[in-house]
Amino acid sequence: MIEGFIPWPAEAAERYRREGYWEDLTVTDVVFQRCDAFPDRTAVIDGDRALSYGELKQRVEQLAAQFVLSGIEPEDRVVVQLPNTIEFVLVYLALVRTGAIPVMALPAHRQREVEHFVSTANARALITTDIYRKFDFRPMAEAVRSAVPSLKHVFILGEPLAGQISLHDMLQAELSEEELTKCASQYQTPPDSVATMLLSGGTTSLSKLIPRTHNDYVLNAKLCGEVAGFGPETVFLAILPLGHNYNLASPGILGVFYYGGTVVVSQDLKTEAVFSLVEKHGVTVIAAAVPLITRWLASRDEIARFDLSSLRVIQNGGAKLAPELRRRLQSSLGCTPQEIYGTAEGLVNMTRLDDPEELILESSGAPVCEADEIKVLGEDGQELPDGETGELVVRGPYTICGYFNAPEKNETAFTADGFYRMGDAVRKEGRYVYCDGRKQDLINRGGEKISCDEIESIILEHPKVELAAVVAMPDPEFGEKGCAFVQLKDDETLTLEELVSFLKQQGIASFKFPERLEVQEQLPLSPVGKVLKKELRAMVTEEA
Ligand code: DBH
Repeated sequence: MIEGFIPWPAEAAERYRREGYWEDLTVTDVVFQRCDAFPDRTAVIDGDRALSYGELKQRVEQLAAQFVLSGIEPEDRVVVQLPNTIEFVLVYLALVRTGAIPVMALPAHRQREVEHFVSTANARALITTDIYRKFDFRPMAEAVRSAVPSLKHVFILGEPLAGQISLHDMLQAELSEEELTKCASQYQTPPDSVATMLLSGGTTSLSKLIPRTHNDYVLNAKLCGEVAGFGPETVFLAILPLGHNYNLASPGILGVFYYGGTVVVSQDLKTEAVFSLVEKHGVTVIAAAVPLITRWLASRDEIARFDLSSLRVIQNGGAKLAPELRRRLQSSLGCTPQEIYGTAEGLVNMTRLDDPEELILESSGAPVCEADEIKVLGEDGQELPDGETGELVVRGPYTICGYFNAPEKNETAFTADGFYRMGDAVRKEGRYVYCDGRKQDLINRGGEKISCDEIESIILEHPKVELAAVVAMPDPEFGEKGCAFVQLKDDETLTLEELVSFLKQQGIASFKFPERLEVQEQLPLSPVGKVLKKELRAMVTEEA
C-alpha cells in the first residue's frame, strides 16, 4: 500500500467484500473481460480511427509493456495530461494495467498546476502532448522536470523535444508474446490498491489528490453505467475532458467499457461538430454540462438539420441544470435528461431514466449504490430531517476515506465518524437529493470548480494589489463566472487585461481567470478584517 493512502477501515472493507460491492477485480480485468468476450465490437472511435475490443486489449498490452521497459514501475505516479483521443484511452489503461498510478490532469492546466500535481504525487513521469489549442506543453514539461526532482521521464504525444520520449514510437512497437509475458510478470495490481488519482475541484486553494482503488472505481463505473442504462448497443459521446471523473467513470468511458458499448471521443465542442458525430455514429447518449446544453437549446435550428433519431439521453454533470432546460431537452431534442451530481471523491447521484417526471426535472438524483450512506447535517453537525437544507455528507464503498498525503486537509474534509463532506448545501427527500447552493467558497463555471482562495492568493502577488476577493457572478451560459474585486496600492490603476496577462504569466489554467474586475477604494470588511464576500456577491448579482 503506498504511503499517504488511507484505506477503508477493516470492518467496512470486509462488509463491502462480503456484500459483493468489491469484487476483487482490477479496472483492466473488467475491461479485458469485455475484450475477450466481444473482440469484434467497436470499443473506441476517434475521428477516422477506431479500435475493436480485441485491438484495444492488444494495444493496451503492448503499451503497458513499453511503459515497463521505459522504467515505469508499479505504484509510480504518472501525471497524464492528454486531450480526448484514442491515445488517452490506451495510455490510461496501459498504466493501470502495470500497477502504475495515472494522476489525471487536464489539458487546460498550466505549469503552476502541473508542477503542483507532480510534486504532491511525487510523480516519476509526466505524459503530455506537443501542441494543443495553441499551447506548447513540451517546454512546460521541461520546466516542471527542472523544478521537481522526482520527475524522471517526460512522454510526448506528437513530436518530442530532445530528452523526451515519443509516445508514437512506443505505440508502434510490437513485442512478441514471450516478451509481453515477461513484462507482465512485473505488473502488480492488488484490487484494493490505488488505481488512479483524480484531482479535487479546488475547494481550498490548490487541488488535492484523490486516490481511487480498483475495487471502488470498478464499482463506481459499473453502478453509474447501470443507472445510465448502458449496454452493448450504447454509443457514448465523450467531448468533455476524459481526465474528469465524470467522463472517465461516472459513467464515462469505463462505464461504457463495463457493458461492452462504444465510446466516441472528440475534442471539438462546436455544436455542428457534436451533432454531426451523433448522426455519423448513431450516438445514443452524450455526457454534457450546462454551458453546452444552453448553447444547444439556443441553436435548435442548426441541430435540426442532423438526424438525431439515435439519441436517447443527454447527461448533465458538474453543475445543476435548471428544470426548465431539462424540460426543453425533452421537448425540443426528444431526449431524456439525466442529472448526474457527483464528486471525484466518490458519491455519485443520478436520476433514473424511468423516474417520475418531477424527479427527472427537479432533483439531483439519488446515490447509485444502496450502500452509500448519506446524511444532511445542520450547522451544529447534527443530522437534519428530510426537507431541511444543510451539508451533504457521505460514507460508502466508493467514497474515499482521505486525500492522498494531506493529513491537515483530511481533518476538516471528513466528519469524526468518517463521512466525507460534499461541501454543497442540499436537502433530501428519501434517497433523492436536491442541490440548493454552495457551502464552500468556489465558483462553478459550467461544471469546472474554481477555488476563490487559490485565485485570490495569486492576485495578491500582483505588485499593484493591496487586497483581493474573488466571487461568483451569475452568467446565463456558464451559470457562474469569476469576478475579482481588488483594492489597489496608493495611486495605482489596474485593468482586467493587465490582471489576466499577469495570471497567464503565473501559469494557471485560463478557465480560472476572472472575467470581470471591480476596483474599489476600500473592500468591505468585517470587524475582524475578513472581506465581506456576501456583499460583493450581492453587488454583482444585482447588476447582472
Ligand atoms: O462535478 C463533478 O466533479 C462530477 C460531476 C458529475 C463528478 O465528479 C461526477 C459526475 O462523478
